[in-house]
Amino acid sequence: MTLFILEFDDRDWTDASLIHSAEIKDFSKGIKKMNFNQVEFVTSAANLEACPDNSLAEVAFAGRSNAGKSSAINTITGHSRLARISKTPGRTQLINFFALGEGRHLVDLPGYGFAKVPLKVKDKWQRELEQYLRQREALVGLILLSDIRHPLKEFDRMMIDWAVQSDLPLHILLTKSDKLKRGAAQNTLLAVQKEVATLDNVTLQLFSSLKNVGVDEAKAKLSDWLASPDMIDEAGDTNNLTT
Ligand SMILES: Nc1nc2c(ncn2[C@@H]2O[C@H](COP(=O)(O)OP(=O)(O)OP(=O)(O)O)[C@@H](O)[C@H]2O)c(=O)[nH]1
Ligand SMILES: [Mg+2]
Repeated sequence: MTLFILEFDDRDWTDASLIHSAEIKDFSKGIKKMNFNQVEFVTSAANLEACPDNSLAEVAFAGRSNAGKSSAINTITGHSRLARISKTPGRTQLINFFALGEGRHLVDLPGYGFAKVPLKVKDKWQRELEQYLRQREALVGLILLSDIRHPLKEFDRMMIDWAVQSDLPLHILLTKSDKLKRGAAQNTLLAVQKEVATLDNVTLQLFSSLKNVGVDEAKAKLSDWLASPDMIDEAGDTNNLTT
């Protein structure tokens, strides 16, 4: 499948009531321990060759420009300035690696769909992104971030199709859930859930970096993908919750 960049520039956000809580599932059984706070920036790679070669397992954060990828990485790791956040879409132009212990990485990918980037630059990103997704052996899962107010646009759907075809687990964060009222957010969650229900290894949840919605759930998914076998707590000891 060919990945391509769509034109999209959407920053005209409207305010809405806040969601104060999210459905948190019971993660007490078989929890794997990962400390998300102990994280450090490793490198920014312009292409696949420049990516770290010690990676054992990594999860990439993908999504349209401005969807909240960098914010989500900061929220999950509890570091407000780890990944660069900007009101200007297209801020993340390189593949940024953050290490959670030896050989385990969170990867902040350049956003797709930012209309104001020159075509030449956009073509280059597209090629690098596609190469990374297709060839990066350490990639164990994709977090797809999609703004809850306009979820699953065409490119997002292509990412989902590609992940399913490639047998790569994919977890969708419906981001900025604080922008919708609780009921509207739940309705969107259910509607998207229905759409992906038949797909293997595709899961989803609500998420808000601003209001810390769904952070534990996202950490549990990341731990599941990234933690090494010796981190697995077979007994399901509830004291070993992800931090
Ligand atoms: N209300 C609200 N705003 C958010 C949330 N998450 C991110 N934002 C805002 O959305 C804008 C874009 O966030 P980023 O995290 O930089 O988005 P990105 O997906 O990394 O963008 P690119 O690097 O351009 O691809 C910033 O102004 C953030 O403050 C959220 O949960 N709620
Ligand atoms: Mg970013």
